[in-house]
Amino acid sequence: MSLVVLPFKSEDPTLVATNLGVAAAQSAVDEVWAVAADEAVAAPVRILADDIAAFREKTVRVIIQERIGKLRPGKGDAMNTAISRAAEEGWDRVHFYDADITNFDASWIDGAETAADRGYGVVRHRFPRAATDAMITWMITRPALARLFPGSFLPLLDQPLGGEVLLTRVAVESLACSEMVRRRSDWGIDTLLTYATSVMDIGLYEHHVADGKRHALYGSLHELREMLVECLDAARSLEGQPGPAPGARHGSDPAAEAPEDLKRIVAYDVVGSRRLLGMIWPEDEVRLVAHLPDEVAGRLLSAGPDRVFEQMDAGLWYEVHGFLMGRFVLGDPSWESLAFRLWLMRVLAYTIQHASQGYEESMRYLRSTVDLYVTAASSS
Ligand SMILES: Nc1nc2c(ncn2[C@@H]2O[C@H](COP(=O)(O)OP(=O)(O)O)[C@@H](O)[C@H]2O)c(=O)[nH]1
Ligand SMILES: [Mg+2]
Repeated sequence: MSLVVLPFKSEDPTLVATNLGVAAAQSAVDEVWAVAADEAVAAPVRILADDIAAFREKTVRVIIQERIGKLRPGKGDAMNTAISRAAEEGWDRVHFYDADITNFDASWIDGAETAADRGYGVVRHRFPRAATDAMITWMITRPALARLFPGSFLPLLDQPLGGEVLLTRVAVESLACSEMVRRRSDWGIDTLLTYATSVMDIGLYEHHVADGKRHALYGSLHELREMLVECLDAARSLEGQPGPAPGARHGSDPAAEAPEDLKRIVAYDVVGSRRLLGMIWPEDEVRLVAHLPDEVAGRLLSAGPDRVFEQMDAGLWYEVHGFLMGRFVLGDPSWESLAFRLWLMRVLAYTIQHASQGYEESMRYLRSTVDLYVTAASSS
């Protein structure tokens, strides 16, 4: 018995309904739920969902997310609402997909079901992304997993922030009882789900979606600010937690050639984002940067952020990332502003120096930075 869940907030109702319809059309799928942020966004989708339910003769429910967690009420509350209800109802398999995917089709569901049939307790979808997309994954989450769990498969996961996963019953039941997962009501939920399912030792498979995940991209990087600080805080919260058991079962489809059009996509507005760097360091941020080793602080503060940002290479970022992992405070305006500015410097430095070198070269470079961080963490 398989259930498909789509959390949604401000997506076009017809896109959400299209994806509900795709899920309901699959013979492997018994029921489909859309988890809405609130009643206002639920209403237009509910009308369309009722038509799909009648046409497919399946239950298609639009439910409103409950307040479960302790942080900003966001996607985490939506996913935890579904996890908790699915655990109560005893579903064997629960698929999650973002509602804004424009190339959602049977292959996602079949790929995950096939891996679950082979005995994997969790299936994560992996997919190629544009060279300038996934900048929180590459610059925050994978470096954090490298630092915290260097000998394990965690830093090697392709999409640790991906919302496209299949959970089998044992995983759903365990997550429904996990306080650290339930409190994470914000964008940090994906990090917590990735971590928590990786240490269950129930087998984890990465299914490759060759066409990539097509979904809404961004304007300026400012649009990612909230996600950035919440994902950074979620990564920090894993400090001191045990990693996956040695030899834990992890399988993956091999990566395949990325589609040509995806290789050419510029995922964010570089010129607009560059303007966000600022010409001078705000006083409150200077006070925080002063806690970095003198040599690192000196390099950063030697000129305005818009002039020193190109120095933010993989090596300098390792220092800065470690500093943020150690001291960042979610909800503190100075820390949030500083973390965003430092990450912006890193993303722009990478974009200008590496992402312009071609797709394959950019991917090789990004993977090499994760390897570097794993090596650095292993030897410290
Ligand atoms: N129910 C619910 N869904 C949300 C919330 N925030 C985001 N989502 C959904 O989570 C999914 C991922 O969000 P998106 O903005 O596409 O993130 P991105 O793909 O990482 O840039 C989408 O389907 C959103 O509609 C929320 O607060 N509540
Ligand atoms: Mg999206």
